[in-house]
Amino acid sequence: MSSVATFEVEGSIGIITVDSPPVNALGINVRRALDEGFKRFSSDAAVEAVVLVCDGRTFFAGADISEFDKPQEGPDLQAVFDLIEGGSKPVVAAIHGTALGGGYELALICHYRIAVPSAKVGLPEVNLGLLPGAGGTQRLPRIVGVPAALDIITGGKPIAANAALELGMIDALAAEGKLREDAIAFARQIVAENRPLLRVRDRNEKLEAAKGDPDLFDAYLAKNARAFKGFKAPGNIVRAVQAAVETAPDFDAGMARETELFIELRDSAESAAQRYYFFAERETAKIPGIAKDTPLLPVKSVGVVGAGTMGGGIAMNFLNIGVPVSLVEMSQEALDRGIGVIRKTYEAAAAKGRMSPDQVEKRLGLITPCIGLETLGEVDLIVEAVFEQMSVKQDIFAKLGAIARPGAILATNTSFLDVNKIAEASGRPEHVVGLHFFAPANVMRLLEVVRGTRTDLSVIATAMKLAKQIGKVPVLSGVCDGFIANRAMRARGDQADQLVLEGTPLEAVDQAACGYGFAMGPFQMMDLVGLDVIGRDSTEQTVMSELVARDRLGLKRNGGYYDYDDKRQGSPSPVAREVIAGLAEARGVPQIPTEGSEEILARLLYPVVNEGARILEEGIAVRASDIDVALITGYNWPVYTGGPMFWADTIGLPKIVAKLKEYEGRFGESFKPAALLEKLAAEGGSFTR
Ligand code: TC6
Repeated sequence: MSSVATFEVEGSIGIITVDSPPVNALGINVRRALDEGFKRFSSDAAVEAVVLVCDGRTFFAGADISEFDKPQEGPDLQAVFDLIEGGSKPVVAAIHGTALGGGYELALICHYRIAVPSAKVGLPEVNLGLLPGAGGTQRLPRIVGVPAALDIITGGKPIAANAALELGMIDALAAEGKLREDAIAFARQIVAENRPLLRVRDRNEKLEAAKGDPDLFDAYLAKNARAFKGFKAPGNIVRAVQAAVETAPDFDAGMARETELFIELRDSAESAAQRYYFFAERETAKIPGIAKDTPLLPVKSVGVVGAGTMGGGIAMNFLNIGVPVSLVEMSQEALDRGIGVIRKTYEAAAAKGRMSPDQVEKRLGLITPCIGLETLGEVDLIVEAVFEQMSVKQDIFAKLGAIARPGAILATNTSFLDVNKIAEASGRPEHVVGLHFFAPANVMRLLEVVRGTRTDLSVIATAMKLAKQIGKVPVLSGVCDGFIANRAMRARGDQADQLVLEGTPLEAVDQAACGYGFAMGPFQMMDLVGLDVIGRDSTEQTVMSELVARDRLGLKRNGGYYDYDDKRQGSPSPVAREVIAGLAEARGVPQIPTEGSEEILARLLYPVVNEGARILEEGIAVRASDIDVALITGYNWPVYTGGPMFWADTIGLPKIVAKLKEYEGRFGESFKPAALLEKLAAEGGSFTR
């Protein structure tokens, strides 16, 4: 008898129930259980049909991702699938939770599929740099047609049961909470009606339209070139679906091509990085000292101080999950403006069909507009998002300390100020935490949870959980200037500035960054955000401050590092060049341009790795993978590199140390390798493995 499954017979229906927490991934124990169950029922004459159902929170969530890097123990997935699909008795997949990847492919192997309305199905392998290599690229187009299959598999998004029913991805809906009973009744009906064994592999009619349109696949790749840039998986997915069409009706020939394309991806550096990232994102919640039983504080209402761009964005996160927000400003005018921006954002989402007009009003109805802090006496969490100046923040926290109810969490959205000093001003530092949102705060996934020296564990635990509830990826950071993401990326910004002062064209710097996989280079990004906004807190004379002095604020006004035409296309700017040359001369910077994108990338990104190592050795980040998660979610660092720390391990730490030492000799102390980096390199160690 299997330890992860039970086998029962009710009348003429055999029921296999799998229970392998947390998500019923198709690891070795589950494959063995399926093998045992299906063999048993195939030789049991009393059983006329089989229902496959899962206990716990979900139907099979896919292959066990942690097994990809280990030798596979038999029976492999294919053998189990062959057993089910080739059997002589109809099998009904009964789906709840999420049938994803190999889990949905298993459902496609079954002869029928029934799901509760809350279930979702999909093929998200693209997010792991893979393709659905257990027949997904061959079977899905046979059910939904080629165009829909391409969108579903390259998009990787789960599809809700109702939509899945319409698409044909499932055959019937069960009543919520009655999946097992309804699936058994469904199986009985199939037997009673003597329905045929429907094998998806035999259905070729939906492939016909694409057979007559051989250019469809190249056109699809061309249309999505921008979204697919840098990723290997979408291309292989498209080619695998193409093979389904070209080889039909010879299903096995299509499968053989799918397997080749899958193996190519599985063995690629991109997929290794994306699989690493999958687990890294889930690791961030694991914090030493915080356990499942760490008490959590209630957060049923929120106050946001400051209704500017940041405050408004922060407020929306809570409104989106139905938590009422008291939005505080100093004047009615500022308040009206802030709420107006929130309304506009929601209305734009409604216009795109992302929410209903009803939902817009419902969310706006959760806002209580307030003038002054005095109204915040009852709320559970207060997030301050005002001007980035210590004295202003300390003043607010002193007042909040007096006004907030005992036990309320007081959070600051500061992006570089000392959270401990802000906390002390409140008189209750154990309840103060940093919640560092990234702009736009309603969109960006990163939330740095900044732990002061006296912050209570229950406050941290609550902040981490809350972050997930509002759809963020929380990363815990200690207190330092810039916390994790901004501090690490500042190293790149400093090098970008220095490179151009040395005579490297700024376009070359941006091109190197884009070639690596960033959506835009450092100078393009600064132009987009606005030089006045980025340079606001700097007192130094820099290229940026010079450009601002000439009223060049970036894309929004007169160009910045680049000139822009009326289609917002950038081109090299003679003014920027003159400013750079002038400053280089004034500072006496020798003109030695760096040539070649590999060398430019080393200059730009090895210092980020070095700063990451310092962040780790100072204990600011709990683990190296947290730094990767912060930069991927906060700065769109290309996920298929795994983030700077994983990437550094891929390159080899001794090579990075050697390069940094060379730079130290040429440019000075700031390149000195961090002690941790040197130690790991010398020991043959790594940050992430
Ligand atoms: C595939 O199927 C390829 C097939 C071709 C083969 C030839 N494997 O996300 P959560 C763990 S590729 C191993 O926090 P949720 C996860 O690490 C796969 N472990 O929960 C975490 O562990 P921890 C295609 C897995 O409720 C725990 O489960 N499938 C897997 O927020 C809970 O996870 C996918 O890509 C797995 N497949 O979300 C689906 N899945 O507690 C991947 C999860 O030790 N999974 N774990 O930290 C998901 O999208 C989500 O986990 C979820 C549940 C929606 C199923």
